[in-house]
Amino acid sequence: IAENALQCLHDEDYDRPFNTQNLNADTLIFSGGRQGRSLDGEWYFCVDLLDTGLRQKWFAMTPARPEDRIEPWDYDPHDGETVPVPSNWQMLKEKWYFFEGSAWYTRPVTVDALDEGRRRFLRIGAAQYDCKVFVNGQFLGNHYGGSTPFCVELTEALEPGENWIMLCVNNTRTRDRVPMRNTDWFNYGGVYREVTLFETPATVIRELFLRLEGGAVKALVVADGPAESARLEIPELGVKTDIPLTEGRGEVTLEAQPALWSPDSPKLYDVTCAAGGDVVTDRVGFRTVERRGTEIFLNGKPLFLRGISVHEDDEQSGKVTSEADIRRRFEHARELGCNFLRLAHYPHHERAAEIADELGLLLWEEIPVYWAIDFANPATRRDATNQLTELVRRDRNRASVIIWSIGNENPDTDARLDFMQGLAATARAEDPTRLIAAACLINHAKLKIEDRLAGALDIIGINEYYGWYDENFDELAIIGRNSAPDRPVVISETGADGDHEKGPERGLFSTAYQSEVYEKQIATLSDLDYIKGISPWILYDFRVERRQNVFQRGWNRKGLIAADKQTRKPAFGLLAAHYAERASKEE
Ligand code: GCB
Repeated sequence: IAENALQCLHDEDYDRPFNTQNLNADTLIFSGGRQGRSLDGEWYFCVDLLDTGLRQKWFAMTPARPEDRIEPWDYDPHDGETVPVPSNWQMLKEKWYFFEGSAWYTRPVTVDALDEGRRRFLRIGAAQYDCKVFVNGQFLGNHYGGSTPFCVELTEALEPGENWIMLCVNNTRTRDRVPMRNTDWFNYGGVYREVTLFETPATVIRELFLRLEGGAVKALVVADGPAESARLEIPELGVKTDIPLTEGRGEVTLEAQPALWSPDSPKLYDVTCAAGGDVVTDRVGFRTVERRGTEIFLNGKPLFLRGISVHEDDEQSGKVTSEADIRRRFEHARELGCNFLRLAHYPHHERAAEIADELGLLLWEEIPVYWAIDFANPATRRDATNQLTELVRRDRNRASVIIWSIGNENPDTDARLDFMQGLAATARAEDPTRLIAAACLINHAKLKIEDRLAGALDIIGINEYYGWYDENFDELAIIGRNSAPDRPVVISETGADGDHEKGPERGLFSTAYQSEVYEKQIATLSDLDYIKGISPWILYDFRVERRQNVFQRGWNRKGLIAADKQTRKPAFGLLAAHYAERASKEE
């Protein structure tokens, strides 16, 4: 009772001890090729709007210690309703559809005693947005960011026999986070990517980064533990080399001449890295991507990006993405004639880039620095920088990924400039081999492509909606003529809603009007030679809370394909014809 009284007095502080953000890019482990134990499947589940669980310490009420339950408790984490992991709670029950707040996931895990010197790590593929991890009642840390993986070491926390893992996942939109409170995609909550338990020796490989840079293959290994060197092997290239580790870090330039990865020939090499008995593997392609003036070059050849934007969203499963769903997206992109996809507006499932590597598709990957962000807030900046670092470390061996995008439609203020220049510098420090972009806005006052951030970017992404939000279509041609960017521009978005079910015959929200916008956009943009790619908005209709008119009905209807992921709208064929013509001219 005394404790309850204290909780009432200090309400604003109840969660402070849990917002440590100690699970971040530095605690990630490299996961390629590890044989983990899946912890997917049924977990006990309870939504907890008022954070009663943190206040009442539900996590401390372990079944192993019933004596801890000295007062009546309001939830038994070890009994009751279960949900599958991965999932988004919105997709499981109608009463959870608009739920925003904390939810508790609990499950038992039985393990054997660890051999001397061995370690254990829990890896969560993604949880939206704040995930606090408890094991046997002990708080181990939290992670911010809804779309990147994170790891927590459980070596000390797990006991031989039965253990209880609890995750408190909170998807509340708050002012200091990334994204902030307003987005044009659905705020799915929950543990929606895979959860895995890994065992390693005393040395664990945290990072492995291979790339072609300055004409040579370079490798970086970061390991934590006693090993003094790492062994890197790429059998097909005859590479077998020992990399000395100084304070856990080693870098080498290899004598190797790989065949280059390209969309026409997506060659991948098997790579193995071992350090102190820890072994990871990967399949890596080698290629270069550069920009000079307003050109983009892939392996030294000029490149035009025939693209399409995509969200990770599904009528049935929400943000849970299956292998089949990723492959279907890529097949539809191929059918459109794309060589490129913009994975908007947050890191997609890591399988996407692996599959794109195999298929030879080029990708733009992005972090959710979206619209308004509290650019002046150091906590926001730490969060964005961490999400970017986690994304880059996760995917920087993927040849398909050619662009890191550091934001979308952020107003050109001093605070934003400083914040995003910082992000560009982080991306370049983590990975000097890819192009940096952001989806910027047109300067509508000057009718010109002009953004102070451009100097920090390799590619200026431009989102423009002439024919839709911007009614005066003629302005687009004026902007085209007024602009003389010194680097490539990619039209990262353009489009219009078309409701194929209930839309009118013509005018706004008709599929006919959507097609008209595509026709006019294509005609106008094709004349501008600094434009080196387009990725119209968007492949599929996607769910969003904020769009509720009679045609939208909870969906953004700018898809070229409807939410059923089958029904093609007429604009699909139009863009496909344009891309076919472009591709034939390039040949
Ligand atoms: C944009 C945003 C995108 C929206 C889109 C729209 O500019 O970048 O997230 O969904 O417009 O449909 O309004």
